[in-house]
Amino acid sequence: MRLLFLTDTHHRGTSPQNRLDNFPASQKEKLQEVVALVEKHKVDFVLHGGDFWDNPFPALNVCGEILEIYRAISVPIYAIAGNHDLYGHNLNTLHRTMLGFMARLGLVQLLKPGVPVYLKKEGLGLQLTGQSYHYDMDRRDPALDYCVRKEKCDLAIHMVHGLLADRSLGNIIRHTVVDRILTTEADLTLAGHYHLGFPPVEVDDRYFLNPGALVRVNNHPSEISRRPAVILIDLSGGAINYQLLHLQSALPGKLVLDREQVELKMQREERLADFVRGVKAAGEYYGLDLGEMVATIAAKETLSPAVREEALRRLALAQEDFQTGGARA
Ligand SMILES: [Mn+2]
Repeated sequence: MRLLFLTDTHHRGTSPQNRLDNFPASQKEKLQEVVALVEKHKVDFVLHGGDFWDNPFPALNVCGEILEIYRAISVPIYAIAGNHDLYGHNLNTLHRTMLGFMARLGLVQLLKPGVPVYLKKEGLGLQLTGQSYHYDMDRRDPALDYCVRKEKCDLAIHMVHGLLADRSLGNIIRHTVVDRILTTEADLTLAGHYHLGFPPVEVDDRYFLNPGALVRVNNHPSEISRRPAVILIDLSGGAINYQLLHLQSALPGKLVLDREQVELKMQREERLADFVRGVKAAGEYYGLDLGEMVATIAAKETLSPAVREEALRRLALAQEDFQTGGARA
């Protein structure tokens, strides 16, 4: 039995700010390569780790173009939902999303938490489970999302759209380190969500893999050097063999990702920090009334004129927005 795992495809009809190429065209090319890989390696099942779409309900022409390519895949596609597939990270909204719609039409098979699917080929029984994203992911006990029991099967695969990592990523990003989910009985744990992916982890014949997102939507320096890949899994004879297949159609990062935008963003952030420092240096402001705030700021002589003017300009715009219900924007 052969499976192909891909994740975080983020299909969309527009180019992210950081991309230099025609992103939708590049995405379609990658997807066509994936379709060709499914054929070439005689894959029996395709697994998608979530963030199929970049937003829960893309324009219909975008859906049409992308799904037309997926329909060339003649084997079943098992999927879980990522945060981008849902409204407000809420799994209960799935029925109003494009991914939910696709599942209804049978274009993908959505794995439900706690409901294993049993696949069989050449005497090999595989238990497949999946955990979609939800707002408690990587906040609650990780065993609830990442660990499964292996029952009535030869091998078990569990897919999760959560931030699994091979090592600690520090305190700022919510994540789960592989060490914390070693009670799982899954032979293979496949994670999405973390776009950079991580090198394969093997503990007692169990594997934890994330090939990284199929597309590079941001221009983090590691994204620029990363080569998008899918994982080909071969379970023949009951053994687990996997191989990272880098996509030939993915161009080198520096040709498609614009580093200039990062520099600009950093400059903007520095200017904002300067502004905040300026305001703080001028003293504390009390009261929630807008008129009062304007008067206080205007009267502060310790503020530099540029900072004072900018503060007043922004307050005016905010007030206008509030009064016109955002019509100005
Ligand atoms: Mn994603």
